[in-house]
Amino acid sequence: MTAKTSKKSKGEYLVRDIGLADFGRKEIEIAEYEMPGLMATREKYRAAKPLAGIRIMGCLHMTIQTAVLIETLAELGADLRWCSCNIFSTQDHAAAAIAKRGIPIFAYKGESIQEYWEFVMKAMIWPDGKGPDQIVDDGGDATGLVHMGVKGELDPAFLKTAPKSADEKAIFGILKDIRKKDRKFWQKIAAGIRGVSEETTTGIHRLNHLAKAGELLFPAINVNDSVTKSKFDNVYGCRHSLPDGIKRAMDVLLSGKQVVVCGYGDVGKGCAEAMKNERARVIVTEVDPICALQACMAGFQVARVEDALKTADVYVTCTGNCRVITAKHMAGMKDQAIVCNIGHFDDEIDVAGLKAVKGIKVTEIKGHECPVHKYTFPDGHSIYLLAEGRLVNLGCATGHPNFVMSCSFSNQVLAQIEIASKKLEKQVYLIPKKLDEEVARLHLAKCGAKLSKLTQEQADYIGVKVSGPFKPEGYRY
Ligand code: NAD
Ligand code: RBV
Repeated sequence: MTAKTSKKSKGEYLVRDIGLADFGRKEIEIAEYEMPGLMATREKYRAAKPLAGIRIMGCLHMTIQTAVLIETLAELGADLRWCSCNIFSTQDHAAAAIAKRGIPIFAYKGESIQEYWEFVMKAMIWPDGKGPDQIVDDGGDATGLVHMGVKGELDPAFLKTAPKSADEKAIFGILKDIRKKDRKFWQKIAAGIRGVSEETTTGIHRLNHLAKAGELLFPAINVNDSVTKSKFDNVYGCRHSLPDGIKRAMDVLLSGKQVVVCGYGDVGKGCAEAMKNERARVIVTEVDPICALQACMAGFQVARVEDALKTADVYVTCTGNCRVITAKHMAGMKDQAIVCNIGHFDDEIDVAGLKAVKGIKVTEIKGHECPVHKYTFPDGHSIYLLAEGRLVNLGCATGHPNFVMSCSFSNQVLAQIEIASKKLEKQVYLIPKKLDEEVARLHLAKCGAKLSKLTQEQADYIGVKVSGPFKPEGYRY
């Protein structure tokens, strides 16, 4: 542990260097100007304080943009504790600024897996031993921990199963320690949770699994599938931050290179476009014929990873799936190929399988600030793995920019207000379309856009209200 810790009067925190707080504050001020949705939400709800006294635990990349989200929730009255949702995604100056203003934050760039889960626990439990009323989650780790905790209490055999990953090993250790002291700890925590708002596609997959199995322990709001989240953040955010991550890591000219983008969903569309804009030659891989045809119509060649091995220079995974690039693929790649992932977890590229290749040699090129490792195979060829296979835009760069995160995080704030103000069932809800439209509306002025207004006659003609919603539920944008 190299981070500086403190438990001084203003609150608890665990950050790399509290001395970075002033720099963090300056960047937060720049971000506020670019985050009109969040700032308008503050104005609208500041007096009413709809989150007054509500304990909100956040498990979401501790970036400058997230700092603006945290401070918005605080202005609305919330009592917050926060950790990151990825070992490489924290911006240490953002974390320091949040710590300095007295909000408990446990995050630094380059945590170990064990520390990561310890920090999730620190953010989860208030000094009086109680848990959160509400969770802001990204990828479902906080939600998953509560569910695993309850599972371990109801079926102790669960904790005796062999952990399948380093994460599971750390989680099982924490759960076993808690079980020694309190056998109902997690059931009490779960019973106190009013709901979770989930940020990303992979977290939604996990919530839907739980809901389908009838195992969801508290209500959930799907922020990802707000149009102003997934059709903006996932597409335009990645279009900005993927090339940023690759360039900071490798300083490579993408023009003329052959780039393979695995997956052509929302993230894949942004990534492929970004690479095309760099004048790279882009190949898309897909399993879904609709997305594959969309890629063809956008002018991309659709092929399989295997077809590209001898020629491709760069690989980007964005499927939200596992083992899309295998150790066998990497063994067959061109010398000096660059391999990275922008999907949520670290198993789209089979990093575990890569490390297990007999005779493979690993050389660290750059450490936790911008992780780059060279893997040399016994036959002498090498590949570069960025951010250890974790999301390259947050591991090797600073994630999405302010404006797009303002859209995503305005949805987060609205979701938290919904959870605080309504009695929801144990289901996965979407944010009402009217609020989704409102989030977009809050961002138009910054783009110099002027909306046209429907006449009553026109509204009647297309069957909507003059004030919206303007589209039926199933409209795909
Ligand atoms: P999506 O469901 O829209 O797209 C995923 C696509 O991958 C789908 O079209 C699917 O058919 C395809 N796919 C699945 N398995 C495949 C395989 N084996 N080979 C090729 N294609 C395959 O999801 P999305 O919203 O684009 O999100 C993708 C991932 O990115 C998720 O993990 C999500 O959480 C994450 N995400 C990351 C960021 C970031 O900032 N890094 C931003 C948004 C989302
Ligand atoms: N993401 N956050 C940032 N700058 O804080 N950048 C990307 C940031 C989120 C994005 O919303 C995506 O769904 C999620 O990270 C994946 O973990």
